[in-house]
Amino acid sequence: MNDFNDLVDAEHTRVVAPDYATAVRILQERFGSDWTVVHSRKVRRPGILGWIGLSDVVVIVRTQKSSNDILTTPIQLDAAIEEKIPVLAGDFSSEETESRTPDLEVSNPEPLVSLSSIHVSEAPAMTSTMDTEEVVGMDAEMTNPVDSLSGSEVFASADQNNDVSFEASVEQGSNTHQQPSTDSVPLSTEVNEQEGFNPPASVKEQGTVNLESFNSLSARLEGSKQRIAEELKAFNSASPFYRAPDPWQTASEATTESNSDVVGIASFSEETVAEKSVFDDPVFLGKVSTILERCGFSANACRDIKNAVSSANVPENLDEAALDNLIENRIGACVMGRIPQAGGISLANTAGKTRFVALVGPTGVGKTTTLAKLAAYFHVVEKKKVGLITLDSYRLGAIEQLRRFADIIGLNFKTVDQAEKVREEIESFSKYDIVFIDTAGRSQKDVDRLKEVRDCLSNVNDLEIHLCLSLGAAPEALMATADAFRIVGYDHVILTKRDESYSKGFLWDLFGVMQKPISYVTCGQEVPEDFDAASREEIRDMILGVE
Ligand SMILES: Nc1nc2c(ncn2[C@@H]2O[C@H](COP(=O)(O)OP(=O)(O)O)[C@@H](O)[C@H]2O)c(=O)[nH]1
Ligand SMILES: [Mg+2]
Repeated sequence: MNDFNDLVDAEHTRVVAPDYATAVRILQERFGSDWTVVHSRKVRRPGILGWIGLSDVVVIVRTQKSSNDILTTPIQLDAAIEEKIPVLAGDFSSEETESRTPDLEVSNPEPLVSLSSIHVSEAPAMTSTMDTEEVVGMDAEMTNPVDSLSGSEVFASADQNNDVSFEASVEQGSNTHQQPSTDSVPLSTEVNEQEGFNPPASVKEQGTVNLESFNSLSARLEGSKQRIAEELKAFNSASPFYRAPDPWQTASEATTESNSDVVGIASFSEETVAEKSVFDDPVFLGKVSTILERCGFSANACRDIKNAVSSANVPENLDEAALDNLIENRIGACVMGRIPQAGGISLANTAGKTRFVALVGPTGVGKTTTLAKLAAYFHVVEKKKVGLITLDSYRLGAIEQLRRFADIIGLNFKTVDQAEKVREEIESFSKYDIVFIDTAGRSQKDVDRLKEVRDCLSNVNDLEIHLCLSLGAAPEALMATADAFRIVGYDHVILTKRDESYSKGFLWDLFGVMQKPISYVTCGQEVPEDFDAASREEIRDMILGVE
């Protein structure tokens, strides 16, 4: 058995973020690709935020190589042990700032290391409710900072009372940014004094939320969220890690498609919102939440979708079926707006040139199988002259696997085992319509190997690179892979193993990380039939579980 006490050391870091994508981004910014997820789970936000359905993800990563390198798969952690791992938090503390109390000042605002390009002023205060309710065992650590944890901590927060506002710091071996709260701080006594946040009496006195207080709180949180979103945007664009969205993303967001909804997403205009907002209709919101939870959307995605679908009027006197239909249409339109371009390879405008298509990705995601499916399709259905090349001389049997397939359907097949020979082998395919290139699987964490793949493929002109991502993989691994393979420079994404996957709400976050068109979706082991050219409608239905 693993001794989980080994985790309580400087090699491990805990990230709390509203969703996996944010957690991955924070980790990438702090550690590059040098980290391994050992545990992740969803936690309900403390206090009122939890009551209204907000949650965070907690991800524990190992950040340095260790000799007792035994924790390569997710594990169950004892809560007491988990909480001893230093937390790495990012610029996501939106709602938490709502309940920040004026007297929550840091005991030591001096940052030891500053993140480049981020203005470092003073460390942000954390919310009392967060500290005392969610973080089990944190009280003791906070009252006695001398007994603080080893390891590194990074945090950044929005100061919503100022225009500027993002502060970040990295601390080593200290927990001093935490509020030295001495006991559980009940919402009723603390947040009462917070400017701009006065919970109704029922909340303060009884700790329960009636409909009126819920509505009032929801409206305040909505206003707060928008402010935080603006600050996040300003922060992101100033960050050295900021990447401008690709044209597909802005294009798809700008041209959200209309649908047959009674009030389609296309009509979600400022005027409609001003006329009447249905945001405070608990039946409507409850139905929306039920669908979003069933599809497995992250907390972040849920917030965005809820805001979008509830920002327009709903006709009165709808019967239940009509309301359900309207909600499904709105969610569908909203999800559609997030899906990148989709479509398979087209050889329509190649003007006699050979098209080279390389499949890259981690090990075992289905690159070779998908390549065989595509080669068979273009050869048999499209009647094109198809060639096959493999650069995978690494995996035992990989060459034989593809050679046998090429023999069976009669394709020209070559193996290239040295990067410098790629160019000359490629030239021998100059009379072909399309040539598929198989590559060795590479871990998203092995930057050197990823660079090898990139260098090898840089010898090929007119090349398009398709990254294979298995829908059956853990969401955090998918995000990390989509991000890490940017080194290789992929142009399209193939989603594999749909048949092995469950809820796919995580794709909302993945689309934000990968920012590339989707070319194919594969759905089984059978060659050649188990794949489809991707379509945005089918991806939407897949995400919403409409089969
Ligand atoms: N269930 C399922 N299995 C697949 C799919 N695509 C590939 N596989 C299987 O995944 C395993 C690894 O596939 P392979 O093509 O060798 O992966 P590679 O290492 O990325 O080249 C094989 O057993 C394939 O049959 C798919 O869409 N669905
Ligand atoms: Mg392979």
